[in-house]
Amino acid sequence: MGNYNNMAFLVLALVGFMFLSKANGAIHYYYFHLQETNFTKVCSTKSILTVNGTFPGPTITVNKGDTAFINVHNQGYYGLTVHWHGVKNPRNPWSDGPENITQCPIQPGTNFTYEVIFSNEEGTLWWHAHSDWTRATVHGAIIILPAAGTTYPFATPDAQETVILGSWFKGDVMEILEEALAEGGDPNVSDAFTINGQPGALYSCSNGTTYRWLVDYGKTYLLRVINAVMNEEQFFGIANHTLTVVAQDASYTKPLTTSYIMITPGQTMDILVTANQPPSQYYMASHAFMDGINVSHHNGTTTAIVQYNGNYSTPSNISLPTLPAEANTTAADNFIKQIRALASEEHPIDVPRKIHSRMFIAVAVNERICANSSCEGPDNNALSASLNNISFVTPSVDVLQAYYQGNNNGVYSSNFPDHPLDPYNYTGNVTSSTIYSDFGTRVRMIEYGEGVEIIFQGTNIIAAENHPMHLHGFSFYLVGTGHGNFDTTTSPKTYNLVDPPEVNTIGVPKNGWATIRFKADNPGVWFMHCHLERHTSWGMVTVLIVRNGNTKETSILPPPAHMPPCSKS
Ligand SMILES: *[C@@H]1O[C@H](CO)[C@@H](O)[C@H](O)[C@H]1NC(C)=O
Ligand SMILES: *[C@@H]1O[C@H](CO)[C@@H](O)[C@H](O)[C@H]1NC(C)=O
Ligand SMILES: *[C@@H]1O[C@H](CO)[C@@H](O)[C@H](O)[C@H]1NC(C)=O
Ligand SMILES: *[C@@H]1O[C@H](CO)[C@@H](O)[C@H](O)[C@H]1NC(C)=O
Ligand SMILES: *[C@@H]1O[C@H](CO)[C@@H](O)[C@H](O)[C@H]1NC(C)=O
Ligand SMILES: *[C@@H]1O[C@H](CO)[C@@H](O)[C@H](O)[C@H]1NC(C)=O
Ligand SMILES: *[C@@H]1O[C@H](CO)[C@@H](O)[C@H](O)[C@H]1NC(C)=O
Ligand SMILES: *[C@@H]1O[C@H](CO)[C@@H](O)[C@H](O)[C@H]1NC(C)=O
Ligand SMILES: *[C@@H]1O[C@H](CO)[C@@H](O)[C@H](O)[C@H]1NC(C)=O
Ligand SMILES: *[C@@H]1O[C@H](CO)[C@@H](O)[C@H](O)[C@H]1NC(C)=O
Ligand SMILES: *[C@@H]1O[C@H](CO)[C@@H](O)[C@H](O)[C@H]1NC(C)=O
Ligand SMILES: *[C@@H]1O[C@H](CO)[C@@H](O)[C@H](O)[C@H]1NC(C)=O
Ligand SMILES: [Cu+2]
Repeated sequence: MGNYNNMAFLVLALVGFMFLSKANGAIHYYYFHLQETNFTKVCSTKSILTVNGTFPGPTITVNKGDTAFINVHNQGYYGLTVHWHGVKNPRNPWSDGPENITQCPIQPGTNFTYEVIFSNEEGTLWWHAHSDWTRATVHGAIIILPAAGTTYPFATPDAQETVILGSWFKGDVMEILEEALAEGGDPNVSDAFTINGQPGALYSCSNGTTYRWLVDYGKTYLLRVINAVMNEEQFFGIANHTLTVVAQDASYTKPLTTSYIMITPGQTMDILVTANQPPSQYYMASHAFMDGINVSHHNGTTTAIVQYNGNYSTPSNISLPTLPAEANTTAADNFIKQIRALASEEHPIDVPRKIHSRMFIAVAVNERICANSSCEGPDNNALSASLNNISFVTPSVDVLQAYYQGNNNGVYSSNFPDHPLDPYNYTGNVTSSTIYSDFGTRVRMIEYGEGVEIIFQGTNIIAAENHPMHLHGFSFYLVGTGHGNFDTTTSPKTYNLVDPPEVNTIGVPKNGWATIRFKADNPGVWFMHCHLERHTSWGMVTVLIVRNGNTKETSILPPPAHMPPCSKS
C-alpha cells in the first residue's frame, strides 16, 4: 500500500514537473512585416520581398523549450506563408507553413500569427517563406540557446556569429519560376551566392560591400552556418582556420575537425572556430558542390572577410580557403561519413529498432510530355520530378484542413505507394518507360507511434545528382548511405544504430541511397520534399499524415482562430 502511494506520488510529481517545465519555457513575440525593398548587388538594382527591409531577415533567438508567437503582416504584392525549418512544433501543424499543405497563403493586407513551439531542438535552425520561390529573399536565422541552467556540451564559446549562405538573382524570382514552368526547361541560374547578403570580392561591383566578421585573437567563436541557397549544395571553409563541427540541424554531434564542410540547402551546422592565426584578414568562401553532369547551376564563389582586431598592415592579397572542386563526390562523402551524433547522457538519442512502416522511395527528375514538342526540356518535353514516380500536384485547399475536417473531399488521396509500382534498375541506363512520371496529390498515412524507415534511392533518370531530402515535423536519424542500388541483404548490414546523426535534411547521394528512421510521435500533416527549389517546383514532394494517438496529449491541437482562408477559385 505504502509503495503504491509512493508510486502515485512519483507519477503526480513527474506530471507536475512536466507541466512546470512547459510553463517555464519563456514566451517571445515577434512582428514580421513583409515588404518590398530595393537592393543593389552585382551591378544591378531590384526590388525584393523582405521581412522588415533586411536581407537576410531578422534573427529569432530563444532558449530550448520556449514558444515564439510570430505575427506575419503581409504588405507585399502576393500571398505567401512562412515555415520554421527544423522546428518540430509538437501537435501543431497549423503553424508549420508550407503553402496549401498546412495553410493557404497570407494574402496582401492581412496577417497571421504563428505559434512556434520549441521542444528538444538546441543549436541553429532557420525560418523561410514556403510559397513558390519566395524563400530566396524571405529567410533568417533561428538561434536556440541551451535551456536556462544548462550549458553547451563544450566549453562555452567567447562569442557567436551567424553565416547565412544565400542566392542572388538579378531577375525577379517569381518571374523566373513562372517562365521556367511555362517553357519546360531549366530555370535561370542565380547570379551570385551570398554570405549574409553580400556576394563578396570575386563578383563584379561587390568588393566594397563584402561582409566582414571582426574577431579577437585567441577567442573561440560558435559559428552558426545556414544554407539558404536555392538550388545548389555548398562547400564552405575559412582560409588557414580549422573548423570543429559540434552540431547539425540543432542536434549535437561528436566534435569533428575539418578544413571544409559540405552543407546542403536546408541544413545548418554549428562550428567552433578559434582565432589563433597571425592577426590579419582571411577569406571565408563557399561554392557549389555539384556532381551531376550537365546540370545547370551557378558556378561562382562567394567570400566574406574574417578580420582580426588590432594593428597590422592590410595584407596585399587575402588568402582564400582551399575548397574541394565542384564535382568532387569523394570530398563530399568523406565529410558526411564522419558526422556522428554526440549521443551522451545529457543528449541521448533513441533510434527506432522496431520498424512498422518501411518505405522505399525512388527520387527522380523526369520528363512531362509537352504539346507539339514545344518545350525547352530534354526531347522538347518539359522537365518534371517525382517520388516513386508520382509528381505531386499542389491542391488549392490545404491538406491539413481537408484532413482535420475528416473528409478529404477530393483534395488528396491516401495512396502514395511504399515502393515504385514498376521497379527498374534505378542507377542503370534509363529506358523510355521510366522517364515519364504520373501526377497526383497522394499522401501516406502513418499510425501514431510507429517506427518509420524510409530508404531514399537516387536514380539515373535525366540527370543524376545529390538530392537534399527534408521532412517537416520531425528530426530523423540518418542510419546509412551508399552508392549504387540499395541492396536489401547487404545494405542494412552497414547501418549505424549507435550514434547516427539526428537531422532534418539529408543529401541522398547521386546514384546512391540513404536510409532514415524516426518515431512517428508527432501527429499532423507533414511535408517531405527535396530542398532544391527547382525539384520541389517540379513535384519531388509528398506528404506524410501521422494520425492522432488515443489520448488528447497525442492528438493535433485545435486550429488557431484565424487561419488564412483558401480562395474559392
Ligand atoms: C519589424 O517592423 C515593425 C514595424 O516597424 C516593428 O514593429 C517590428 O518590431 C519589427 N520586427 C523585427 C523583428 O525587427
Ligand atoms: C525601388 O526602385 C524603383 C525603381 O528604381 C522605384 O520606382 C521605387 O520607388 C523604389 N522603391 C522603394 C521602396 O524605394
Ligand atoms: C490581423 O488579423 C486579425 C485576424 O484576422 C485582424 O482582426 C486584425 O485586424 C489584423 N491586424 C492588422 C494590423 O491588420
Ligand atoms: C532568364 O534568362 C534569360 C536569358 O539570359 C533572359 O532573357 C530572361 O529575361 C531571364 N528571365 C528572367 C525572369 O529574369
Ligand atoms: C577590393 O578592395 C580592396 C580595398 O578595399 C583592394 O585592396 C582589393 O584589391 C580589391 N579587390 C578586388 C578583387 O578588386
Ligand atoms: C595561410 O595559408 C596559406 C596556404 O597554406 C599560406 O600561404 C599563407 O601564408 C597563410 N596566411 C597567413 C597569414 O598565415
Ligand atoms: C553534356 O553536354 C555536352 C555539351 O552540350 C554534351 O556534349 C555531352 O554529351 C553532355 N553529357 C552528358 C552526359 O549528357
Ligand atoms: C560558369 O558559368 C558561366 C555562366 O553560365 C559560364 O559562362 C562559365 O563558362 C562557367 N565557368 C566554368 C568554369 O564552368
Ligand atoms: C577530392 O577531394 C579529396 C578529399 O578532399 C582529395 O583527396 C582528392 O584529391 C580530390 N579529388 C579530385 C579529383 O580533386
Ligand atoms: C494554393 O491555393 C490557392 C487557392 O486557395 C491558389 O490560389 C494557389 O495558387 C495555390 N498555391 C499553389 C502553390 O498551388
Ligand atoms: C544496373 O545498372 C548498373 C549501372 O549501369 C549496372 O552496373 C548493374 O549491373 C545493373 N544492374 C542490373 C541488375 O541490371
Ligand atoms: C548503358 O549505355 C551505355 C551507352 O549507351 C552502354 O555503353 C552501356 O553498356 C550501357 N550499360 C548497361 C548496364 O546497359
Ligand atoms: Cu532534388
